[in-house]
Amino acid sequence: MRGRIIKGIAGFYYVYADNGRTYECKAKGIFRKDGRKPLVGDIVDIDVLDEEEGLGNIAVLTERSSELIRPEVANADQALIVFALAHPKPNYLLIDKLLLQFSLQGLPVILCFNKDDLVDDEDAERAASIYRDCGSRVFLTCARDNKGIDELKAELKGRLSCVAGPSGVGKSSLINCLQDNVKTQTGDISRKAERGKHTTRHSEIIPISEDTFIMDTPGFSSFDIFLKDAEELRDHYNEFIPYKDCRFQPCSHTHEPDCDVKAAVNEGKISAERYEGYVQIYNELKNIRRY
Ligand SMILES: Nc1nc2c(ncn2[C@@H]2O[C@H](COP(=O)(O)OP(=O)(O)OP(=O)(O)O)[C@@H](O)[C@H]2O)c(=O)[nH]1
Ligand SMILES: [Mg+2]
Ligand SMILES: [Zn+2]
Repeated sequence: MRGRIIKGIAGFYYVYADNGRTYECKAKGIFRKDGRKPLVGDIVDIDVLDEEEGLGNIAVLTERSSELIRPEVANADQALIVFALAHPKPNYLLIDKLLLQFSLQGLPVILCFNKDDLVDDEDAERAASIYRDCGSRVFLTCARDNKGIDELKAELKGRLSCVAGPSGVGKSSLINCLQDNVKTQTGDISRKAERGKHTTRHSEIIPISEDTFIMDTPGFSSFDIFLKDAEELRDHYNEFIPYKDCRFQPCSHTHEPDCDVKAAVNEGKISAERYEGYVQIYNELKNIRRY
């Protein structure tokens, strides 16, 4: 039977199988055979050892379409970055770094600002407008009142999305909303898992429907960027693409005169917050001690 590893704990892998059941599996022999360790997200074939108890063994690990390092997950199709509009306030620099990290890993991103009940419409729109040209779709949601959930759900359909964002922004609460009223294959309404009441400690994939999965992850407040060369940073800013006529070539768009990007910022064509974040990350990368 085929399925997907949704959770791994202490040598056990929990496989959500095509029949809608989850089996607790060992991976005996797989590593010796393939030289690979199973990863959350992997599509596997299992031998059911005990149907009643839901026990099995992973027999085959299929090829991965992608493999993320942070968070560690196989076959993710996209990332869902979640921040709150308030409590906690959005940290734009952290958003920029996350966008960069996923861009470096080649993963498309959806950006979500949650808790839009806590700010007025104007503030919500302002946050969204900073990212209007970043290359990712931006959603405003309220997990508390189920607002914006259907639009988000449509973006997730048929994919494995990996959630990322700080602690307390409502990642688990959103997943809880997305899951609401999902019917399992056996016909009963799946339990609402009381997600969002506790801090998430381990990454875990939650099936939203037969073909749609989302990975909940623990929140974090900082991380290191993989990018080694500051001069590559500009390639990850979708906003800069139309501006190619800087006097100096190549131009870092930071200190050079007659910079087309800086002119666009001054004319309001590029978001000032995005540009300031760019300069800050650029300087951070420049200042990393080299051995
Ligand atoms: N007002 C308001 N509160 C919300 C909303 N969404 C979530 N919360 C609350 O915010 C708190 C944190 O929510 P979680 O879903 O646990 O946040 P998380 O991002 O999963 O946090 P970690 O698991 O620690 O990373 C909870 O008290 C939620 O009830 C929202 O849209 N509006
Ligand atoms: Mg959580
Ligand atoms: Zn320039």
